[in-house]
Amino acid sequence: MCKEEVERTLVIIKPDAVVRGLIGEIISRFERKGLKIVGMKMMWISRELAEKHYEEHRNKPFFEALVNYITKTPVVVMVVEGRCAIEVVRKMAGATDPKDAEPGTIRGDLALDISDAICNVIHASDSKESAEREISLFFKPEEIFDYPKAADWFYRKGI
Ligand code: 3AN
Repeated sequence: MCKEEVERTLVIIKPDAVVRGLIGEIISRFERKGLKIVGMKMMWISRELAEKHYEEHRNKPFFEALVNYITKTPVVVMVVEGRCAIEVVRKMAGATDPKDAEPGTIRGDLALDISDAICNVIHASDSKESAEREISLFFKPEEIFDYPKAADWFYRKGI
């Protein structure tokens, strides 16, 4: 379990959220939490990239539906950074099936209906290893930025 490390995680604002006009709502939740967006772009994921991204689900019965879902419209992909970001963003996302996701979570507050694939508004990396793999699938190193946030001075140790 993460204690103090600053981590980076990959978030995808999925097609259901994009077509429902929820991009701003989702980004603002991460900003309000204190997470830092260090990479962000809109893109239309190719089948090839979708299959790589969801490699671990290749043998599941819903794999084809999952690839169709994530490639249906453009998406917004983000690298989100912060203290224990991987765990924190997973908690903010909530349970995989939006009917089970707790109120207060992104899926719990913003989703209910599903299709052949479980449509659940965002993807968030589930471990350090997947975060590294997924970030490198979607972002070139020069598309990720290092910059200070306004409140960094406040949280500095030794004040
Ligand atoms: P999570 O997104 O919560 O990490 P995973 O990694 O188990 O969930 O599944 C990846 C994606 O596959 C989910 N976000 C969802 O869109 C889809 N999915 C997962 N389980 C099912 C299922 N039983 N039937 C249809 N789609 C599913």
